[in-house]
Amino acid sequence: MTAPQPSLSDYDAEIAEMLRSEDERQRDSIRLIASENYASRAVMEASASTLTNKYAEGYPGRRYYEGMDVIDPLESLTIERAIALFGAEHANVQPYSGSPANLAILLALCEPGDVTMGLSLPAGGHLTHGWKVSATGIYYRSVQYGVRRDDQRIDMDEVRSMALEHRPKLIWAGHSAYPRLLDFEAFASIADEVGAHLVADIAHISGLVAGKAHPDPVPHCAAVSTTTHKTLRGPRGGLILCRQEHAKAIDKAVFPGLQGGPHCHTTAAKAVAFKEANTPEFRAYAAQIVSNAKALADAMLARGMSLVTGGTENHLLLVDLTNRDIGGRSAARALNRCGVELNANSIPFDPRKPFDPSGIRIGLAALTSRGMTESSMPAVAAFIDAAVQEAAKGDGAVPDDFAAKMRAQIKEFLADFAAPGL
Ligand code: DSN
Repeated sequence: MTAPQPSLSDYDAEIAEMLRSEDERQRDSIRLIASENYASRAVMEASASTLTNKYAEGYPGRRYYEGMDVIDPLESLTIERAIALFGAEHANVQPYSGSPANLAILLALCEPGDVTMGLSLPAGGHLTHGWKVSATGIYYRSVQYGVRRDDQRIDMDEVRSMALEHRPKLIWAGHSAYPRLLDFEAFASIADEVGAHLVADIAHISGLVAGKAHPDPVPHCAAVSTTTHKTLRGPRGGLILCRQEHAKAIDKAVFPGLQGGPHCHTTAAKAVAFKEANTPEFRAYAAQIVSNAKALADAMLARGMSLVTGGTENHLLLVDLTNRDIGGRSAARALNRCGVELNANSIPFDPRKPFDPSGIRIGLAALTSRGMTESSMPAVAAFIDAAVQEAAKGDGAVPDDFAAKMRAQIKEFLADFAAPGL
């Protein structure tokens, strides 16, 4: 039997309609989820290509299947582009996403039971940096550093004293909700002092690193992991960069250690994204993300909103809603109803539970990809503030007419900013 030939809309109207609705939702919402973006049309085309049909276990020139005429040069080119973009000695472009990339690094550089150190989840770290419910916290002995109570920043003195006490084999420098720059040089000096591998997880900031809007971890780290879809604006996927001395171990850990066949359509889309990121336009975009985040921070502060660390130096803000009489979950739900998409997030030393924390997280990559600049940030802050105030009045609920009116205003506000890829 041949596979069905009709187009998606002819063959499966239900799914086609869902995809159409999602396009519309992405076009008409203020998208502020700090890990999301709009991939370009070219990235989307590569991602939706016939390469999805191909298996390719192994690496270029050393595969377990035939038919590699295109796949081998394609993967080699993707690796070359990643190396050129980040100035790394070696790149593995096969990780399915950030979590498998981090597991592969642990598999390559540590033995089960070794001590690792990472920023704790409640302080803005990521699950895979050793949080207790993650495989990285179950199979490795994880100790976690936090942030200072007074200024909510990573305390490098604490990192050093914990490293001297616990002698980790690997130290993670990375986060998914920390609005400040990471001092990779200081992390490297601590890692050197205790004989640990320093690994940077730059999933959130890799677009800023590639665009030279954030200090570069590559010269300081044994390995660097990232997703390719956040500020980097590529397809959903992962990437590991490492020093040549770890190249064999990293490649072996990704395949056959952890994964089977790479997703070749995603590899092609990563190649396109790396090409896009190695341009002056991308560097301008990266700088603009940071300027937009700072402008939004100023506008939020001017409206009496409280920000973790008092502001931002990267693409994200963490808003502390404890002075607003509403939890992060209710605020996020109310905002979503009004056309502003973001997520509830724990804040450092959060008195509330992780599923209903005190904060909301805001990222500026997607709006920046739509061409928005600082001058639009007061309007974005006004939408957020109005919806949060309305929700706080209504115990988390916003009236239908309020939500509908704001959605219409947001649609009009966004009409001047074309959404890439849609
Ligand atoms: N889920 C991603 C984020 O939102 O930060 C991290 O994996």
